[in-house]
Amino acid sequence: MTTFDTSPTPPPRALEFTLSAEEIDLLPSDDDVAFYQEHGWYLSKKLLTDAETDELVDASERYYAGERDRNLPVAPPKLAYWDPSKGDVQRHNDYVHYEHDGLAKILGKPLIGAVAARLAQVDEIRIFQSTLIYKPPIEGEPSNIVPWHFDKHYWSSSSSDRMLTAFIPFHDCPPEMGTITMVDGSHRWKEIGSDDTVVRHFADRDKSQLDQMLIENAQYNGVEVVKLPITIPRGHMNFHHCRTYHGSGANVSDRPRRAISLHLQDGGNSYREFPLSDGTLAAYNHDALVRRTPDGRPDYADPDFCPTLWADR
Ligand SMILES: O=C(O)CCC(=O)C(=O)O
Ligand SMILES: [Fe+2]
Repeated sequence: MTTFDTSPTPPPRALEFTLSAEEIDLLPSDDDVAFYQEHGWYLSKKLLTDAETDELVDASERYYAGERDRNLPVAPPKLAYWDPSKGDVQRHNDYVHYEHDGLAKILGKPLIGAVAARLAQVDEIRIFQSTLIYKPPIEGEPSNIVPWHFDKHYWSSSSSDRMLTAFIPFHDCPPEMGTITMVDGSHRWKEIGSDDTVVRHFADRDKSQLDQMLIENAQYNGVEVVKLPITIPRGHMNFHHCRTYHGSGANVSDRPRRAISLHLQDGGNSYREFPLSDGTLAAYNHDALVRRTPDGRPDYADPDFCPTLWADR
């Protein structure tokens, strides 16, 4: 059951952004940044300790058992929010960085933001969204398949093209667990355009239509589709650009695939009006939650929902 807090205690905020000497060694090199710019993805070094990935598993189990430090104040229109009544399907739960301080503490590690800032070549990174994901180890479970999409499609009301996602498994994540799969270099493709139904989330869309969209966009760019399932060792994470096509397959292992997709925005991102062909404006769940800017727009820098993860001041 989803509950809502009309006057929640605000989440704790980080005030200082510093790295230790060991952490500085874990930043992407200039070659890594060039690789990200060319390929649209980057597999990081070991950014989380084994104690931290253990804690992610424990904290997520407490979350699934109903533990919350605060609840969202209202229900945004397209909230992903698995609860046990939904059964053994793929679980998606948004805003875990807001609702659960145990998960937020690890997601708030400045090193993650510093890596993202280097890749995106910006000096500030804020959390945009965090989605806790669980793929049950059921070979034929259709909801475990994540169809081809790129994240910017859901973020049309965001002004920035530098947004990116850290996909953070809580364990070694090999192909047989249905790890995230990158369409190499696809962030540089020109899009066929016109069809703005893509702004609907992949969970609400026909899978074969999305497969077709990938093929047609590749043809339009005169390139082959190169799909790379990323084997992610424990504690490492895979970053992808907001225009990189990606998806993932079945979990045919005997273990659940546990992960968080940590969606990140650069300091310059803000709400923009993005008209859709049906006459409405593109929206994001934040629009129902965040404070307003002085000129009346949803504030994607609201520190309660979009906390700063890294600032190079
Ligand atoms: O769960 C997956 O394999 C894909 C998650 C995803 O779409 C993302 O991290 O943006
Ligand atoms: Fe995605």
